[in-house]
Amino acid sequence: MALLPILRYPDPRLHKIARPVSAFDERLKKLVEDMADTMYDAPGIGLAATQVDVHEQVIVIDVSETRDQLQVLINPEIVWASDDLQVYEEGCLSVPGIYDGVERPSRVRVRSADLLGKTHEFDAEGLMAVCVQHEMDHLKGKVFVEYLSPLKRNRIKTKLQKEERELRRDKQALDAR
Ligand code: K1U
Ligand code: ZN
Repeated sequence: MALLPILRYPDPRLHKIARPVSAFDERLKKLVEDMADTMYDAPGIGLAATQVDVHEQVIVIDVSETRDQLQVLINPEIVWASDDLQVYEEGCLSVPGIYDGVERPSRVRVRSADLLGKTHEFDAEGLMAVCVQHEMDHLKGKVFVEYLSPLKRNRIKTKLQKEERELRRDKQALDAR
């Protein structure tokens, strides 16, 4: 089991655009296993490769209550989105402690590949639809706070930068002991 460090907003690497996966090999399988371990450990219901500083189109999701229904989406595309929208209070492992409402299409049809490179299409609604769209935004370099007002976003940025400085100071103090 390997846990990967998760980038924290406002790290500029969260804004990189992920490239499509072309090699469905052992390295990809290991990345997916490590991402799943990291998501379950956090805990989260999704994780995009961008968040662990790997800029390839890979997502893991598990929205089940039993936490045993891992879904792996490689090179995902939204091929249809409903006109009706829903607002959901979103969170993000890269923006710890912050939750806010984001409006998105309530249903989407997704085309993506599995670990063997085989293409699948499926319909998502409810939390799965929210999570897929949130994770696909990460692959495009977009973090959910970018849907919020500039005032809210700046407050979040300042709060997380302060926390980051404090974390770094605590670590330095520990290392110096
Ligand atoms: O992308 C991420 O950082 C993961 C994020 C996914 C997400 C949550 C809510 C709405 C949209 C997308 C999270 O998992 S945040 C943590 C969370 O919501 C949660 C954690 C454990 C159990 C249930 C929810
Ligand atoms: Zn996120």
